[in-house]
Amino acid sequence: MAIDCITSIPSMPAHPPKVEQRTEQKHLVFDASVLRYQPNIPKQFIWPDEEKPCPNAPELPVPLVDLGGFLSGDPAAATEASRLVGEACRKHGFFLVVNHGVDDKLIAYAHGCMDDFFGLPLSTKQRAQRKVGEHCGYASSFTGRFSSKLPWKETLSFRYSADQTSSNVVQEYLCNTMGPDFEQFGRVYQDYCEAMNTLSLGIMELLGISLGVSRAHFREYFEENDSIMRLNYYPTCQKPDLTLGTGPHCDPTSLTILHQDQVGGLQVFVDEWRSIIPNFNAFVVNIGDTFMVRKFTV
Ligand SMILES: O=C(O)CCC(=O)C(=O)O
Repeated sequence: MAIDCITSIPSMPAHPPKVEQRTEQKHLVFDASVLRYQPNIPKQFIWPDEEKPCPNAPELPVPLVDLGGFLSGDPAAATEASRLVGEACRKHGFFLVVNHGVDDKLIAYAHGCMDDFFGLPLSTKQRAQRKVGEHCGYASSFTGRFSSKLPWKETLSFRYSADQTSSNVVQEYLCNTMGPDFEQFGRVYQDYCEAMNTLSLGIMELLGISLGVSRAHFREYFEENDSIMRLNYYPTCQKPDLTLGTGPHCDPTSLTILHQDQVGGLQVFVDEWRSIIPNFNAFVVNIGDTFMVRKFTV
């Protein structure tokens, strides 16, 4: 499963720093500290008209699943939560969870650490540079891989393992790649991943109940899961109507759990593009390709 986290588009400072013209170099570099002030968007980031962002997408009706009763062991609440989850999964696969048991402070720290990380100079972030073919590390757009329809975003991805023998894998990875100053940063995401692991196993129970297999069925199957945690950061863009932060895609995962910031922008294609309005108290959950059964007609 992938666990995504996104953060806000910070406001512009009064005096933008001098713009260094790096974007038209032979090897395009996505340096957000430069590009965020640039009125001329490099053509590689401009999406074709038919794929341009749809700013006023109608809201997608998604159930707000209250996990409070279920997590405290109330069987009636578990039945109701699993009914809502099952209904959402049959329709489009998206639902929100509230009273999910994840500490608000931890969520706020995770967003704060993200702002701090992506505010660092490019060369510092590149200590964790993601290499071609690897899943983990820092990536600034996909400039090394593609030459058109590039996303206006930076990401930091790392692996989490629920296996007992990998109990500190997130913190170790972040300290080893970024340096010892990142110990606290690593601790925050180690804790966050553990909280997401607990939440995801609870959701697996609800999926088990809703599909009529035992409550423990998917929980046990995913108990020693390997997951990818991804921080998605969308820098300010002077021409947001020309660019996309993340292009249209399907999640290849079993489950994705996303915490949005308050800016918005997440859209799901259900007959047309529909938006999911940010809610700080909620996680957006969707089942991915490996949990979906598709109907094929011949
Ligand atoms: O950042 C978002 O709102 C969604 C990102 C996403 O869909 C992904 O990383 O797979």
